[in-house]
Amino acid sequence: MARRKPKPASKNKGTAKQRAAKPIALYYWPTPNGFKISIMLEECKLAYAMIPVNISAGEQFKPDFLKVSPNNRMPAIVDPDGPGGRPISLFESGAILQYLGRKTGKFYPVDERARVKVDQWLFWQMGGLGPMAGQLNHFKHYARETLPYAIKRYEDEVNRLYGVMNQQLAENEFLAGKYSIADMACVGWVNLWRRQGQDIEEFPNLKRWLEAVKARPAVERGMALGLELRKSVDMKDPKVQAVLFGQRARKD
Ligand SMILES: N[C@@H](CCC(=O)N[C@@H](CS)C(=O)NCC(=O)O)C(=O)O
Repeated sequence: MARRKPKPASKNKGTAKQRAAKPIALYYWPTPNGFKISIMLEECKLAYAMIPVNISAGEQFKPDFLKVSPNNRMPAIVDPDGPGGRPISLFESGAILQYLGRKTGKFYPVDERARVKVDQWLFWQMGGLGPMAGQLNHFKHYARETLPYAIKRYEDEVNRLYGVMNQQLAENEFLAGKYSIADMACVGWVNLWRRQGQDIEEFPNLKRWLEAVKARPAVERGMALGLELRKSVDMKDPKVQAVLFGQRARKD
C-alpha cells in the first residue's frame, strides 16, 4: 500500500477540535468596553490570550495594533480560526460580540425575532449608554476645566437611559428577554452608577438586573481580568491626559 506523504506542519490545519483550541488574541485594557469581550470569552469558555494595550501609555498607537484596530481603540481580537479556518481580526466591541455569538451559537439567537431584540439593545448600548457615560466620565472626572453644563447634560442623559433600561427590565428578566450579548455590553457601564452620579435605588429593576448579571461567575471573571494593570495609572497625570485627550487626525 502506497504511503501518503505527510503534510508539512505549516499546512496541516489539524482537526476542528485542535484548531478551536488555538487561543483568540484579545487586545485589552480593563475598562467597561474591554469587559464586554472578556465576559463573552469567559461565558463561551473560549481559549484566549490577553494582550494588554496600555491606553494610558499610548500603546493603542503602535503600528501592529493599528493594523488590527485602525481606530486606535481597544478591544480588538484576532481569531486564528476564523471563517474558512483562516485568521480574522476585528475591532469595535459590538461587532466582536456579534461575531463571537455567531461563531459559538451562544448568547446571540439565530431566530430573527429574538436576534432583532438583541441587536436593538446592543446598538442602544453602542450608540447611547456607552458614549453618553463615556462623555460624562470625561467631564465629571477628568476635564481640566469644570463645565457644569456639560456635566449636567451627560448626567441627565445617563439618568434617562437608566430609566429606559429600568422600564424594559420591568417586563423582561434581561434586556432582550433571555441573557445575551446585550447584557454583557451594558453591565460594565451600569456597574459605575455611583461614579456617574446616579442612584441605583431609583431604578429597582435595573438594580435587580445588575445584581443578577454580576452574580454570573463568567461576568465576575471577565470584569476582574487585568484589573491589576490599571492600578499604577494616574488618570490625572498630565502625561496620561496628553495621550488620551485632545486626539486629532494623525498625519503619519
Ligand atoms: N466603540 C468602541 C469604543 C472603544 C473605546 O472607546 N475604547 C477606549 C477605552 S474604553 C480606548 O481604547 N481608548 C484609547 C484612546 O482613547 O486612545 C468599541 O466599543 O469598541
